[in-house]
Amino acid sequence: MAMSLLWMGFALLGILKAQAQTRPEIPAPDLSRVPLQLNFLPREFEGTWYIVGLAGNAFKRAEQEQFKMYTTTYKLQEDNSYRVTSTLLRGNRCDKFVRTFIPNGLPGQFTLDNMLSHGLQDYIVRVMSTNYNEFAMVYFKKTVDSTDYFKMTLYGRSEELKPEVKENFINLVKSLGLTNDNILFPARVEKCIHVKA
Ligand code: DBH
Ligand code: DBH
Ligand code: DBH
Repeated sequence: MAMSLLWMGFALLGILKAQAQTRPEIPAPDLSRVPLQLNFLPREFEGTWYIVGLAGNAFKRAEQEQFKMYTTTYKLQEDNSYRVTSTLLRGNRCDKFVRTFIPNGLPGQFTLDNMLSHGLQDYIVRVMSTNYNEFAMVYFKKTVDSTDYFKMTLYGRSEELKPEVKENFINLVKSLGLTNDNILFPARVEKCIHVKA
């Protein structure tokens, strides 16, 4: 009796541990396979973007309901880094989340300021494609506990994008190893979406 309780305890511990360690199954692509917007224009990229689409190896389409549309605003600073502010609806409040993207190696590529203090071993942002006035597709990779998480955002200057642009996003996402199950299109909301950064 005491023995079987002990074994049950071990089994339970095993299950809990497995859940805490759910690591993404899909590995991050080699950076050489991630497109880069040619002749990136930092000034043109500034301003507010709606998150129209989101995909990543830690995202599941089944969670779509929980994802409300939010905005991210990029503001160039004197040292050419961006101050990046996201405004998200959390419960009943608009939460602002601010960070700094520092130019990193290539035009259109950035890393996160103060990465280590965020508990990150690596962070990379790469603007894959944009026409500046309509859409942008951006790649993000973070490394935590030696595990790579990657995601891609489909940004819009407005809350709706042409079906062709969404199709292109889906194709790009799939070309980097993700599936339909990893893509979500956040629901439009009224709250917080028009708050100035
Ligand atoms: O949890 C997240 O990482 C997250 C949540 C909301 C996120 O990366 C995001 C929106 O872009
Ligand atoms: O817009 C974003 O890229 C974003 C928003 C919320 C993000 O990268 C994040 C949280 O980590
Ligand atoms: O910035 C992030 O939060 C982020 C980056 C890459 C993220 O949540 C993710 C991959 O899942």
